[in-house]
Amino acid sequence: MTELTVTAQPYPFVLDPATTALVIIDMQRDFVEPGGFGETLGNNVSLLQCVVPPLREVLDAARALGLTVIHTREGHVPDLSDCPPAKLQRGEPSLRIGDPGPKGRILVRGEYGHDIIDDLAPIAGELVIDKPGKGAFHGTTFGAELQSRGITRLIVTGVTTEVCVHTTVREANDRGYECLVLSDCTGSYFPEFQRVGLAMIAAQGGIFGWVAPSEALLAALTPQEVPS
Ligand code: C5J
Repeated sequence: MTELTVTAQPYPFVLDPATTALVIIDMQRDFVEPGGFGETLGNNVSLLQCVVPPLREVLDAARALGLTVIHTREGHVPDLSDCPPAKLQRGEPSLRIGDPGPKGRILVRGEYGHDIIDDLAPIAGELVIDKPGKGAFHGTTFGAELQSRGITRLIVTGVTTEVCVHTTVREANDRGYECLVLSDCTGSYFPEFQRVGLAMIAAQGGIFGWVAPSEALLAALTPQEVPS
């Protein structure tokens, strides 16, 4: 077992690459680009763009190390039978889930807007979990996939921090997974939610898990040169 130590809050996070997965939550055009679900709710989606470069760096490092990589996508089957009426009817969005938008039907599986942005597109061998809810466990095979791979620790990234990232981390924490959330690889439409959402994870001795910047993870993943 090769253990790597990441400097994190509230204290160092120790991981074994063989039992750790990089989880990338909902980096879909529907949330990150104009004309999708996020924008229909009145959000400024450009606020999520800063997540892409550091997350791409982490993804490259995880791939180089052979870490398990799991992507999730929030969305619904075309007849919306997996979308609770409460979710469909809530609020006054400019377009509702299932309505035609500039990137296809809003938050519907198989549509262009539902898919993951090009910069973070999954490659062969990476798992893609389609989820109808905010959390990655609800209504999916995520838990079974983690179990079958012997994964016990998750490095969690993606959007949005206070919604799908938080729901997934809370669900994972209750199931006994140790979660490290990367601060600059998660994003919110609300800067104050980003700050408080991350603080809530590491507070109280790590009530939901650990928080660290991507540079701390990259430093741990990259073999140190020993001076001769
Ligand atoms: C939201 C998500 N915000 N991926 N979904 O509705 O966080």
